[in-house]
Amino acid sequence: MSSRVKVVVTGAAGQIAYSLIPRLVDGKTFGEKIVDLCLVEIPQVLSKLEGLVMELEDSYFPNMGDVTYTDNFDEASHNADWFLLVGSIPRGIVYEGKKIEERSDLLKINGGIFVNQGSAIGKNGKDDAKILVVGNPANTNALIGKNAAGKESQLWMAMTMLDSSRAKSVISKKTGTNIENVKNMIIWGNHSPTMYPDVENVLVDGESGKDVINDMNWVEKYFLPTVQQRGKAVIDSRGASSATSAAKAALDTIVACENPTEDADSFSAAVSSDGAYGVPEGLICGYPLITLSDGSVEIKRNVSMSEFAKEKFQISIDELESEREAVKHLLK
Ligand code: NAX
Repeated sequence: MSSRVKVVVTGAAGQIAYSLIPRLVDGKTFGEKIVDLCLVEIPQVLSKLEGLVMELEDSYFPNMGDVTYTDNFDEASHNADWFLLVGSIPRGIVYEGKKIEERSDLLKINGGIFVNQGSAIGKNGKDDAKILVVGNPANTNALIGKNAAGKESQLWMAMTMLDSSRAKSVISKKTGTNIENVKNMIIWGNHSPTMYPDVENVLVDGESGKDVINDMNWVEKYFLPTVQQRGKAVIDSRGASSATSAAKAALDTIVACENPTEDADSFSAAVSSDGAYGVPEGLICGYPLITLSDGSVEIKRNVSMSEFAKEKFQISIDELESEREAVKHLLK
């Protein structure tokens, strides 16, 4: 395995990136590897990256390799191992005089960006590159990007790790268990309020979470809406979307992909469906994933789902299908 890794980060002058970028080179996320960074922004804010690079240089990171920045994604994408596609217009901000709150508006504005970035990744990225889409609507942006890239050997993911960490936190508080001992927390479906966080397969101290919690009324009335609406709750309070927690979730996704998954555990991200669990092929859908010892990432199979779970999951699948329909003109 190479001792260097090249990571491209878009939206590099944004708030998530400010928490994320230093931790890519701190010797933890990629272990001993030297990390080359290529930071990408739109031309209007490119000059801010000069200051960020100064700060990185001033921070004493022995594992930091070459750091470059550009507004040219095509140029940035050459031979990259990882792409963290954070750049997009977030919910809650005013864009061209309108407050952006609806997913349909986000789809329209952000979809176009991912056609160009996807085709550059397919053309210039490493054959085994991993791509994590953070920018919303993450699943459908990843669908557009993957389609434009057209390279099956590259792994496209949309981030649902933050939803999984939020769900673990709620369960940890409810059961009085350290969050580290809450495992196999699956987020099925879309990174949106329709997602289905699965309490039936979660493990709490190695026991069935459903049995430990033993309160389906709490699951339906408190757990599901709290996790599903957490992003909005943060926006309502901060006046800005989740940043430091989103950055941590992106780092956790990288670590989960770079290291074999422990037995009985899984991690959450949305990947292209091959028909698993009855999801129409090609949708970028939240699944339980495992990393094997050869470094490949797979959907975990044979996870049981109750009728209750299937019903909730279907709502999210339907939403993903309608998003695909809305962007079909961007798909080849
Ligand atoms: P910011 O507005 O702080 O930063 C976004 C940055 O992206 C800006 O600096 C902007 O100039 C840049 N950008 C826009 N278009 C670009 C392009 N074509 N190429 C390169 N850079 C571009 O937003 P931030 O809070 O950092 O959030 C970024 C994205 O993450 C948003 O779409 C947000 O909705 C999404 N989130 C996703 C989460 C997830 O779990 N998947 C959770 C957190 C967050 O809501």
